[in-house]
Amino acid sequence: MEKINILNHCLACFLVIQISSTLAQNPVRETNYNRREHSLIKPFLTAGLTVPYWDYTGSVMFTQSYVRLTPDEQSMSGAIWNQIPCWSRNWEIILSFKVAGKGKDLFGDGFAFWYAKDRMIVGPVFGSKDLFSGLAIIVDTYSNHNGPHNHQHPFISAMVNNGTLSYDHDRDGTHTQIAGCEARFRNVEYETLLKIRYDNDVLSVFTDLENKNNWKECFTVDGVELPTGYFFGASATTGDLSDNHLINSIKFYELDGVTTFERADIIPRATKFEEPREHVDDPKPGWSNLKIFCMLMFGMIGAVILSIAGYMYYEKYQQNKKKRFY
Ligand SMILES: *[C@@H]1O[C@H](CO)[C@@H](O)[C@H](O)[C@H]1NC(C)=O
Ligand SMILES: [Ca+2]
Repeated sequence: MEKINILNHCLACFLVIQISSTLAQNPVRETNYNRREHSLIKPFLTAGLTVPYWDYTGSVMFTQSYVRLTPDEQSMSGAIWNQIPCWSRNWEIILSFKVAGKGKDLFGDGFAFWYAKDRMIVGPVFGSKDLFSGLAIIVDTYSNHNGPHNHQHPFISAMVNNGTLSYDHDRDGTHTQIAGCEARFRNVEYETLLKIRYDNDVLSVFTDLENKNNWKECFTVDGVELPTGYFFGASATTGDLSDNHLINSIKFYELDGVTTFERADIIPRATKFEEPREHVDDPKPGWSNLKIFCMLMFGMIGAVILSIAGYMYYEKYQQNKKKRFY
């Protein structure tokens, strides 16, 4: 009896996995237009050294094979923005990117993919303006936060904003994210991909980061209301820590050929999101005073030992010198 149940259960699971992975891999609609005017593909530069449909700012550099948002240097910031507003109701973006650098344990800060009202405004949210209107898919490589709602990094998250929410770096945006997942993609030789799908108010993000040619779900949230007529963009920053943030391509697919101007006036809104949304303060720093005291003690002991050692060495040196003279 038990065995049969387990068997049935396994079969059901298997079917579900099969179905969901086929759904994830193949865009369901038959019409699936690749739109050149929202895509960024090679060759990036025309003969006249312009980039069709895209503007750029800051540390951006175009090469034959990639667009570099930032180099692996401190305090860099770069952004690219699509010139054409997106009037498609439902779409999918496949972003091929690379994050790599010299840092083994310390690197940052990350990059963001945007569907936003304002473009080409440099600011503190991974190189673009805060209090934005629209959607940000944030790929955060550095953990600024060690308090509640902590998670591993790199971390991919989504934030929907109507222009009133501020991204809080000190909390890694944890109280404004609607969903997210941990991901590993730094310093690999193969292609790493992100798929952002916005289909009838359902936002899904998938990753292909293991060179398996297979989409893995990062998250799916429904009730995400975004207007048409916003702009796609990508931006990145480095601070004290750095990384090369590169984009190999952005490919835009219109999912059903529905172009609409009716949704141009709605306010970006996410009706469902992760709890908790509250801004939670970190625990009182009583501990860290003790920590500082301990470190000072160790420092002092270390200094005393060093000076004794130095003095002894000096004495010996002097004695040796004297011996040589006599
Ligand atoms: C904007 O979003 C905030 C926070 O989600 C909300 O409190 C506010 O009512 C929204 N404003 C508008 C105009 O929708
Ligand atoms: Ca961070």
